[in-house]
Amino acid sequence: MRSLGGKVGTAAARAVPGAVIGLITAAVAVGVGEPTAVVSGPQTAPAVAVGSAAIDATPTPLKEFAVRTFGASDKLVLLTGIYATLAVIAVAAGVLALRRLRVGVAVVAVFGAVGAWAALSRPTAKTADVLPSVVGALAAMAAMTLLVCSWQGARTGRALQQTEQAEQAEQTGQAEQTGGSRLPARARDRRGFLTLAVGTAGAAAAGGLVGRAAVDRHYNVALKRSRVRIPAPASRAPALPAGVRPNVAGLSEFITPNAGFYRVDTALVLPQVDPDTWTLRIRGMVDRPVELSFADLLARPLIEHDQTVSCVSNEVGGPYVGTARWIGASLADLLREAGVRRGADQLVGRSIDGMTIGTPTESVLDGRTGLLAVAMNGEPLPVAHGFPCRMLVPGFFGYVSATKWLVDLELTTFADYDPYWVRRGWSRIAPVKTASRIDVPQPFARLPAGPVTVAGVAWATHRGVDAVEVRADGGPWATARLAAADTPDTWRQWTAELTLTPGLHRIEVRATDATGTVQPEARADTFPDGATGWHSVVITVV
Ligand SMILES: Nc1nc2c(c(=O)[nH]1)N[C@H]1C(S)=C(S)[C@@H](COP(=O)(O)O)O[C@H]1N2
Ligand SMILES: [Mo]
Repeated sequence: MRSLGGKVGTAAARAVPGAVIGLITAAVAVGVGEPTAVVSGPQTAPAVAVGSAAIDATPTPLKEFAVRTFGASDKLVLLTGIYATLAVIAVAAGVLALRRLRVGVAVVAVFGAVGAWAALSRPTAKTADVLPSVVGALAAMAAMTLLVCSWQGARTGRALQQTEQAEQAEQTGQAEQTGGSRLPARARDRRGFLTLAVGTAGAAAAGGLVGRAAVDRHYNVALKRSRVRIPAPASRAPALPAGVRPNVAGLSEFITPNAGFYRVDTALVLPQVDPDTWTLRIRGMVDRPVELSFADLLARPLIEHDQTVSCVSNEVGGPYVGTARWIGASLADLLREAGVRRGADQLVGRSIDGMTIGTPTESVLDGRTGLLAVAMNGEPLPVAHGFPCRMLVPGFFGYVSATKWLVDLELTTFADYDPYWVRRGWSRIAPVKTASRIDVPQPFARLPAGPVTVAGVAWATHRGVDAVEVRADGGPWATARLAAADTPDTWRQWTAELTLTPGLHRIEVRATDATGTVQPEARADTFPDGATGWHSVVITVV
């Protein structure tokens, strides 16, 4: 019994200091690893590298679940999960280290290796990208060794004192008094450990915070972006027609403000692309490969064009759609100058972070306004939306047409190359599906009896919307009033009045595009080429 109690006692006695040592070790890894990212870029910080590798490795259904469940906070949730996992494993490693230092240190080394491997697995990795993980892990291994030795020193000191005290007590019979006079030595050992622990934790926290700020400042292109002047476009978009937006409270703006424009990408930290060193290559199956600087791009005749952009992951009625007034150079003109070779049926855009997006060459060259966009709603592209340059081709979902942070255009074939999302099972070619959304009334609204105003948006990008219909409770369809059309590349707003009796009602909407195709009722998942089905809203009339 006594020995068992002793064992349990030792285990418990190890748990708290072990956990503390483990957590401080992890803090050192992060606190040293983060500032080291100043040499290799924010995307190489250990947690970011591991998170990015996790995003690429996540099976599509899980990723769809994450996007559906966490929406725009999916990246925050992922990073929080990574730090939480790190903390749990760190606690275990610390407890192990108190039992056997070498095992604890080995766990830290494995962690460093995982971070380094993740950094190297990135499509645009350089050897230096392992530095934050390697340097962080080495510092953490040293910190763990020091902390464990210090703790064991304190323990040994204490054990020694106890033996001495016991001996002396035996000799003098005055244990209490002798113990009292020994207290300073014992306290010194413990204080030594505490000082080391608090000091290391503080240094790690300070290093992490200062380092993070330094990395953010060093890699921030906000200042350069603020100095970019977009020349006046050679071809201006006409002013928006009067009445593109019916005056209904709660209806989306016709032009989505940049701050409210949806953002969908795999970038855990936003790529910071320096416009002064940016170039765009056009290569592959072309007669004359081209390389353009940002100044070259701005010197081309610029086109202003309104376009709605939408995401294949948008659920029926969802928020991943927006309209902006873009400015950019003609993509088709540049491709013609490069001389597209026969058979090059796929145009692959590459971003600085290695994302690849493939678009049918034929569509880019068929007369539509595809852009190498540099401005969005009167300002240089926001960093989150692809600064300094992104591709836009009206008619296709973003994942097959809208490469942000674009640095490379390759003419190739669909047979030869599968871009990022195609490798994950999504369709090679994905035209935007005809869709409509009820913005007003909001779900579960309680409204007074009488005519109920229904309003929303509908889009069939590049085909254009010809009709929108609404109905209540599965009754006859009523034609909605279409607001003025901007271009076929933008969404169209609409309103309708329904007279409803008191009680619960379900309002549905469907659109018809300019080819006469009616939005289908059948529900389809977003995977592999976009959701279908009618959006509906349930309200109560009182
Ligand atoms: N470099 C890069 N470009 C990208 C993506 C990405 O993950 N990385 N996502 C694409 C997808 S899926 C969509 S829907 C659009 C979204 O553009 P937005 O974030 O400006 O709204 O960008 C596209 N371009
Ligand atoms: Mo998307």
